[in-house]
Amino acid sequence: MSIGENAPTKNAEILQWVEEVAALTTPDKVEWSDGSKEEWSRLAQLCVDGGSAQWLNSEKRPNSLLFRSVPADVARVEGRTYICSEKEADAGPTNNWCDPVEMKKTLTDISKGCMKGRTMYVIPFAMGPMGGPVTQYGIEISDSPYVVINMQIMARVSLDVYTEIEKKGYVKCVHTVGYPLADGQEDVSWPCNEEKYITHFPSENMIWSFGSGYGGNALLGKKCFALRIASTMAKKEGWMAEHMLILRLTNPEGKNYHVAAAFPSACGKTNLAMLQSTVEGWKVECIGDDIAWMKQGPDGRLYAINPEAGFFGVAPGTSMASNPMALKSLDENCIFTNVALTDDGDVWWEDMDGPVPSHLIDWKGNDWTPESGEKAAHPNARFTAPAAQCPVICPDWEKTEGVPIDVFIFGGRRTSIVPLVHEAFDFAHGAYLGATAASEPTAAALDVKAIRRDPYAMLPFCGYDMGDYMQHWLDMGEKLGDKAPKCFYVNWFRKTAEGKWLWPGFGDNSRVLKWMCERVEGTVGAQETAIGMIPNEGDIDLTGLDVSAEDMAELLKVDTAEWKSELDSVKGHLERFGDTCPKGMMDQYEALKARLG
Ligand code: GTP
Ligand code: SPV
Ligand code: MN
Repeated sequence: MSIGENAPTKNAEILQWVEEVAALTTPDKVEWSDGSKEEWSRLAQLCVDGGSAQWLNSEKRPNSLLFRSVPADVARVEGRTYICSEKEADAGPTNNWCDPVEMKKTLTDISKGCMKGRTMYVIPFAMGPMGGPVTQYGIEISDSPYVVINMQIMARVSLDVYTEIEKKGYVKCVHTVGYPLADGQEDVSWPCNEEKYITHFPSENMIWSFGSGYGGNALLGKKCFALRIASTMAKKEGWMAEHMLILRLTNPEGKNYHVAAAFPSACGKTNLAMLQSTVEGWKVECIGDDIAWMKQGPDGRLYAINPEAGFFGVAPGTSMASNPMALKSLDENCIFTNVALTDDGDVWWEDMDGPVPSHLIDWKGNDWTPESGEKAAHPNARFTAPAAQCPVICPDWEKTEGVPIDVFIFGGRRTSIVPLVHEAFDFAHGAYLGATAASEPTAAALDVKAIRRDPYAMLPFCGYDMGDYMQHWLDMGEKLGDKAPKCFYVNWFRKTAEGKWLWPGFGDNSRVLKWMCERVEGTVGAQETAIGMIPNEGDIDLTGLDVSAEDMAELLKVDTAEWKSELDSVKGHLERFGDTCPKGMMDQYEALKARLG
């Protein structure tokens, strides 16, 4: 194959790498993606003509597509995700590890001819605004047109990337669905392989993904690059790559605050990122909904960019009532995966507004009625939407130097024990709250069945030893000193004994954000408890909200006995990291234990 002929770059190293991948995987054709609108439309139509997608009703949802995956490929596969560092210890006890030489051999063996009958696309992309100081570049090779059109929304795909690569280098990403076609063999609508490997080679800045077409397994700029590979770079270079949304809050006087929040997958980042404030005069604008890259600026503060260009959001539960700004981002130019289809050619999912339709085609392609007794949309069904379409996207969301962070929030889903909000005593204590964060299972990680400790919401996304990661947080705190963000821990998910939410959540979470900003200003008090600072009664603005005083007391309750009952599990969690568990974290644990008495 003569790959160089119509290549948009003369970079010999890139050409050689593309040549090597093609020689191994033997696609019928190589196409150099240019990120143009024309290309998006052409590949979208190719997916439709090939039977893997359908256009939605163009009057209701212009230029938007529906894809259905197969039941065996509906979410990230943590059990098949590997960090292939040179030394096993560098991956730490929470990552799957494999020797890089061995993994490359395995992947080389199963990848022989794996793109036969398909087109291999070469996708140049930027993570972050083009040319920015924090921005990085990648090239994803993929045999999936679905991946190309998703990458065009989620990252900045452009031929200009080849110029930037000459200055800044790039991350090599190889992706295949692992479903070659014999001569004359007809394709299936969602090609994938029973065997899956999502592998990372941090010492070479390389990612190799085999066998899945879904989300973070296949859109390699997202979790693989922007978190697993980037976290390793960030540790070396003294910055942070976090699983965090970024938002701007503006108070009635016009003062801005920037918040970055880490919640595990499907625990409310997209919702918080674009919430509609229910507090008079306070405004929220979205900068990012999933990933933050943060570096110390010349003034000593921590500045954050959103490296992505789109939202890959959980569809079920998204409604005008819960997240109107997300819903309005979906009006056109979107890709929907595993949602249900209405009889008039639009999308539907559980907990959408209005009456439940009497008939749908469900995410498996079957007829569905309310009597079916099954979910019409898969719980991890997703939309891919351009961030620029969000009505509350911050005018500074593409500012190349980022925005200064005032507040860090950690959290997760806990039906009991953890109060609505508590504030860390200082940054090191905040780093401990992040290190010991925990959550109940969600559909974003189907192989997780029980409450798990998910440090910084990074457990599935950390590219190195999580103990070293905790130390990195403590180190960043030292470096930032009194310019470090103030840290908080929230839990929107506390329930009554009868199983009803105690807190209305969603837009009303702005009330908690307001309290945090007032804590930053020092204009509101707090009471000290064993676990941190809690709002005084009446300090959270509840104007116009119907939450009883008893419920509020329950939401802010810190039950010492309950917290004591968790100490052993926290200790076990920290001890799991052995030598790399920072002494600073054990000190925090001992201090908490002493405070609990
Ligand atoms: P990933 O994209 O997987 O990283 O998820 P995410 O963290 O962005 O989660 P998302 O905002 O999509 O929320 C996931 C689920 O949590 C949805 O079903 C939401 O309806 C629900 N949720 C979000 N915020 C709240 C809240 O404040 N209260 C309650 N009760 N549910 C919420
Ligand atoms: C998550 O699971 O945190 C996601 C979805 O944001 S995915 O991109 O598939 O990782
Ligand atoms: Mn996420």
